[in-house]
Parts: sequence; C-alpha cells; structure tokens
Amino acid sequence: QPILVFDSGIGGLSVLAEIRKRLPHHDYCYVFDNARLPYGELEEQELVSGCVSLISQLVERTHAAIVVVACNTASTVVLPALRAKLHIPVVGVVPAIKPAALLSKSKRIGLLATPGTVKRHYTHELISQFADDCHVELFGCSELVMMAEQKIATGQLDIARLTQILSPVVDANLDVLVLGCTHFPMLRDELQQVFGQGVTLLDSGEAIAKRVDALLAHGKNVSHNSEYERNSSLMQGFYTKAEISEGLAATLADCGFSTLERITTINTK
Ligand code: DGN
Repeated sequence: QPILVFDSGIGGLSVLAEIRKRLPHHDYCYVFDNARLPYGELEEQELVSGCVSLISQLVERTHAAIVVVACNTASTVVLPALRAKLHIPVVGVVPAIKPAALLSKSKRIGLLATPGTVKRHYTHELISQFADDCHVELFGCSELVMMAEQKIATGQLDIARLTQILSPVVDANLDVLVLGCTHFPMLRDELQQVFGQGVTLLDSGEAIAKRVDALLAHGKNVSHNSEYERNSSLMQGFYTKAEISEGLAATLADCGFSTLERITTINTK
C-alpha cells in the first residue's frame, strides 16, 4: 500500500522529499501527469475531471493507502471531487499564506504560484481569512514552472531570465514570499539569490509531511511495508525510461527511487 504522490511534473518531488524525511520506510509511488503540464494554464473543469479520473485509476491499480496531491494548482479545485470519489485519505497542498502573514514584520508578503493558483477563489479566501492585515502581492507564472523542469532535466538555469521575470516581485519590497507552487522549492537557491537574504521563502512541504505522518499514525488500514526494499520504490509516470534525463534520475535517486528498472509508464494522454 504505497503513498501515492501526484503532480503535473517534477514539483511534487519537493513534497515527496519532505515526506520521505519523516517516513523513510514507506513505499511510494510518484506520478507525473506530464501530458497536461503546465496545469496553471488549464481550465478548472478540465483540471478537475482529468485529475479525478487519473488519480482514481492509479489508486485502484496501486492500492494506495493515501493520496498526496502535491500540486497547489490542482489542490485549489480538485480536492472535493476527489474526496467524494475515493475512500482513502486525500492530502492537498495549501500555499503557506497563514505562516507567511504571521512571520512577516513589514506585513508585505507575496505569493509566487501558477496563473491558475493566483486567480482561484480558494486562494483569495485563504488571503482574506489569514492575511487580511497584510498587503499581498500575487504573481502567477508558468514559465518559472518550465524553468524548474528544465533545471532538473539539464542542470541549466538562466539566472538573467529568472531575475528579469521576478523584477516586479523584487520591487514590491516584501519580507516573506510564499512558494505556492511545488516546483519552486526546486529553484530555492536561485530564488534566494534573486531576492536576497532579507526575504524569507516559505513552502508547504514540511507541513504536508506532518499531515501525512499524522494520518498514517491514526489510520488502521495503512500498513508499514517493512518487506519492501528501502530506496526501491515503484515510480509510475508518463516519462518513459529513455526520457529520464541524468538530472531527473539524480533527483529521483534523492527521493529514494534509485532502482530505475522498476519504473513503469502510464500514458496520461
Ligand atoms: N507544481 C504545480 C503546483 O504546485 O501548482 C503546478 C505546476 C504546473 O503544472 N503548472
């Protein structure tokens, strides 16, 4: 009974890494829905029906004990439909607006996410509920998602382009910036370089890991898979073996997927 971690691309690996830190002995299944990347450009209805259909098929196939939707964009809209359909716990990602508002001294915070996430009602509700004493700068950008994908695949990142994209956010004079897309922790060092040490970058990986841990601790039907060889979890995704770049293989190895022979593919088209 693996923990199924799902994203449109490599972003969810940042969440998986945090979960594995807490629960190193579990069996994991990671799914990339690359066929529809980037999610930030999809219409709400397409996102909901696509994710519900794909995830429910995967749960059936893998007998997953718990699903982690490690994507903010999807989490803003698919959770109710997914929970209605599945009979196992579903954990979503919420941008760290609340901790950001609490941490901010200047009360000027930012949300860096996808265009989908920044426009959703869900996000605006979160802001009015937890950050109504702050000025909140919203910035949605799919190019950053693709840059994170590229960094993992090739090891290359165009810092000049990153600086250019982010210049309006830098000019907004924030002291806390929420990384509201799971791809962005993959760019943490470069983002810190662009924003400087005066800006704290917050993501939700650790909070998700705590939540998964708590659910597993309370769940009766979630088995600890001690027989399963550590570091050899099954990964299912749209990538075929040949397409997995050296960079991605290294990131997957960091997340425990060191036995790449076990990779199977699912065509998400
Ligand atoms: N990683 C996803 C998120 O957290 O929103 C989005 C990536 C994408 O598909 N745009």
